[in-house]
Amino acid sequence: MERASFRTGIIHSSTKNIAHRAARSGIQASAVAHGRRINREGMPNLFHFYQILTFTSEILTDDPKNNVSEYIYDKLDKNLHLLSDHPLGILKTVIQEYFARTGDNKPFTFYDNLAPVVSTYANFDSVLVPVDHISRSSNDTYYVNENTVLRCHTSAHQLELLKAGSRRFLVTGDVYRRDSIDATHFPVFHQMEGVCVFEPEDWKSRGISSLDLANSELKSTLEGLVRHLFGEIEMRWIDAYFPFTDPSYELEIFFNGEWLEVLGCGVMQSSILEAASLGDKRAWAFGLGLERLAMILFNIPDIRLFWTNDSRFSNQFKAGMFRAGGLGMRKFSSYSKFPPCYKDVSFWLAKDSTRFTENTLCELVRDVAGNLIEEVKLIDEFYSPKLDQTSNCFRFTYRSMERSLTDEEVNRLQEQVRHRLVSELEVTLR
Ligand code: FA5
Ligand code: MG
Repeated sequence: MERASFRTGIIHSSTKNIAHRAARSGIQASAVAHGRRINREGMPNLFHFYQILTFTSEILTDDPKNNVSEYIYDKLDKNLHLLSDHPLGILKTVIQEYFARTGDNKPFTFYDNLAPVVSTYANFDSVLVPVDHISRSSNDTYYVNENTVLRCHTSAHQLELLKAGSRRFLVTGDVYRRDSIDATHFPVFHQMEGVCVFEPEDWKSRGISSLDLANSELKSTLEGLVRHLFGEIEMRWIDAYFPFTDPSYELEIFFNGEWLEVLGCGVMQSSILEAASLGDKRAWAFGLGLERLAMILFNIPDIRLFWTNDSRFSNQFKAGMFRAGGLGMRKFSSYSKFPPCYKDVSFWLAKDSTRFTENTLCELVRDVAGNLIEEVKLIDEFYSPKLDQTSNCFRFTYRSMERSLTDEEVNRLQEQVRHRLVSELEVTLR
């Protein structure tokens, strides 16, 4: 289950954002420029028109709404999907090649460079996300300020590209979500958005309804993609809900003993097309998680590996290594893992404070431990009627991908976490 998924409901608590604010002002976002450095004063060199706008203001600020951590900020210039020998770059290229072939004589356009700092309008309103939808909360999304966020999905670019005249396109980019921590979830990951618009003659010439055309083209295109990538593999369609599509589906693939959700998709809501003056047309759209597909394709067991600098990882990936259907393709062979270190912490939640949430806890731990935190897991929860209070016990798994951790180092991290749990999340340690 995706916690911050677009298919789920309404904000239930007015969670306050408590992000740590150490020495953050003065860090200029314009230094980042999404893989293409922008010089501070001047204009970016050669950007497509919609890339120019963002990154001119600060990203780490004291704005009361700002909840971007330095850990996340550091990820903004990484652009793993632009590295041709990185598994994400390899997979992106393979998918683009697949779409280059399926577009009959109407080719798909590829956008890999759209900046991840977008307006709340683009991220939410332009794709009909209701004002009370859970994904808008500061518990789930990184806000730069009231009107600006780190995009939490590539759907943020649908409307602007339709308005700019694109009819078939793929957008690949980094997306950001405050989320839980485990082997398949990371607060920064990469999505590829696909959109394809059909003309009235497309469905009339086939004698079917516009909805049936979009629906069947969507499913056959994506099933074809999955077969191209994986050959014979178990997959299943799940009915889903997204504000921007109807009907909506998710596709799951069986991997490492469980069903892994790899993409969401559907027939685009007409009102989005109308907003782009395309009211007489129909379209499908999908958004897929590149990490999830790459994990299956290359047999990568942990999503954090995409961020490692260890040459034992990077040496195993090379542009052009993909083989259709995965047949005869070299998979990732895991090198030995360093030992984990477990730390439990139990605490009472404050009765009249909404500061504590699991996402905020994860964010806090990540802020302290960076890549050294592998998993945060709730292992016990109970309510004491006598105290009228709830107790949680969390287990933290610390592990480095690169080396053995020492006891002292983990104890120091855990001490900081415990301290900040009390001072920032208002819990009482047990
Ligand atoms: C979306 O983001 C929709 N915008 C997708 C979409 C586009 C639907 C167009 C319809 C039309 P969702 O929140 O389910 O949906 O995320 C899409 C995919 O991103 C998931 O299927 C999963 O593969 C991946 N994903 C989601 N959260 C994470 C995470 N924390 N870490 C890694 N991958 C994730
Ligand atoms: Mg989902």
